[in-house]
Amino acid sequence: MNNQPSLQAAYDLRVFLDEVRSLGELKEIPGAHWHLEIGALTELFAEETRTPALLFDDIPDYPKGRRVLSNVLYSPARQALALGVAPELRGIPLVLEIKRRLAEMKLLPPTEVKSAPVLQNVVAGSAVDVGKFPAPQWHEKDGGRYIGTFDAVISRDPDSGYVNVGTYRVQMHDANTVGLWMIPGKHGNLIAQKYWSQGKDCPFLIACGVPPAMLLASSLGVPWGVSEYDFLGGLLGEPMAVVRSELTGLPMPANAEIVLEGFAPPPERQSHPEGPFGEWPGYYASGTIDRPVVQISAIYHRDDPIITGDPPLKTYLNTDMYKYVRSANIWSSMERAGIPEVRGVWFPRQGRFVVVVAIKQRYPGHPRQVGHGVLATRDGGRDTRMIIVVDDDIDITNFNEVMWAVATRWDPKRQSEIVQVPASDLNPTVTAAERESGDMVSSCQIIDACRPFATRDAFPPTSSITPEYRAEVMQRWGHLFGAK
Ligand SMILES: Cc1cc2nc3c(=O)[nH]c(=O)nc-3n(C[C@H](O)[C@H](O)[C@H](O)COP(=O)(O)O)c2cc1C
Ligand SMILES: [Mn+2]
Repeated sequence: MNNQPSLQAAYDLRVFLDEVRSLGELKEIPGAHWHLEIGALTELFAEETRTPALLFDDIPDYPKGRRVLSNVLYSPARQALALGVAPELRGIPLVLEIKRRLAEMKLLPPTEVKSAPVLQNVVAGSAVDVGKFPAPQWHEKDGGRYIGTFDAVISRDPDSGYVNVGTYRVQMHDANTVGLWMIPGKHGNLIAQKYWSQGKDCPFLIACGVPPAMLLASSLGVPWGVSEYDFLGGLLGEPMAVVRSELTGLPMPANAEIVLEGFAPPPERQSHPEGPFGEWPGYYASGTIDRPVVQISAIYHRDDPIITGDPPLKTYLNTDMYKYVRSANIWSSMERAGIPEVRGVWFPRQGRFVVVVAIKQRYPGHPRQVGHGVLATRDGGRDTRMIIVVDDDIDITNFNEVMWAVATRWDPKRQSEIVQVPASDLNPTVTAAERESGDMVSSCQIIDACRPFATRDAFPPTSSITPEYRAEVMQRWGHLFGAK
């Protein structure tokens, strides 16, 4: 199949790390402390233009080999490896490839295996101690150590039997108790509520060291009722291998690094203060609250296991990795809604809050309609602060180009619209009163930075070289510019 390299790296963190090392994108760091140092180095390296993956070993208080991996997917090549896509694909061609796969894919359930790397070590009963793993305290004001940030929390809907996988943060409370924060409405939360409403404990597997492809699938927002396992198998074209736990019957990734298994009692029976935690837009927004816990009964782990971590940072540092799939989803949604001539959808590095769309204008009001079209999608509709619509001569993957269009084609008074959008708990502009009353909205500006449709022919032409002449000159003079 086209653009389909080996999936071993996508499904096994060890193979992935070998490939990342050979690409020169792995930094191995001995000796950094789990208390703040690993978190600080993660942030400092995320500020670099080329951010390597960081593999921390020789962590104080822990035997060599018990490692933490951060900045896992912060490069186009590493994201491509995780998706089983050719690493040369970048920008809009990569969005298009993902859009094509999403349109063509069929769900593919995982295959069950009996022996697996994750079963190399099985710890149960009184030997269980989550403190045996070097979970970092990531940010200074965090309420404790988080073993689960880039994790995969697995549960089963008791009615339909479908298996959900979601990334939810997990705090270490004591040797066999962890805290779990699942935002209301998230599938893991809906499932747990079903057990709790009958007074039952909800079984969970918490994978804290996760194969790269699973990291993406468990945080992307697959619809309710569709298992992220089946979705991933379909997207990559090959089923994932899982082993079924004897205790809960839940399937865990065969190549997971560490899996905690346990039961979450109804919160009215047991809960524990959780947080604060430095959250994803770059703030401690939600404070310390009594939240559900999971009582850990067993731990499965590979030899020398690796915790995968992704502490939230300012959004421009680390929300980049979802933009390809989200852009593809928004683009497809607009197509389905009959909005014509979308030529590209992109999230600039600022992350989820700003969406840029390129169109070939067909009628007056087309850019405005595109703005509302983005807001009408799942991936573009919440917390969005700004939607910038530009003509298709603008390279939307280059934010300087986008800002040039805004600065020269946008009249703020005539070409703007401000609308209300749903906001999430972690949106820092939601006021305390709104939070209290549950009226969670924020506002978004639609910026129509296209040449006005009616007068577009009278708009001054650009002095920039045409794409055709650019290509011709690069044919002859490309060597002057080195590899690009
Ligand atoms: C690094 C990272 C950390 C996340 N942490 C949380 C979290 O602590 N709680 C939560 O509810 N969602 C969190 N999310 C968002 C969910 O993973 C995401 O909404 C996912 O779709 C949830 O799965 P579900 O749709 O099956 O509920 C996080 C996402 C990422 C990428
Ligand atoms: Mn789900």
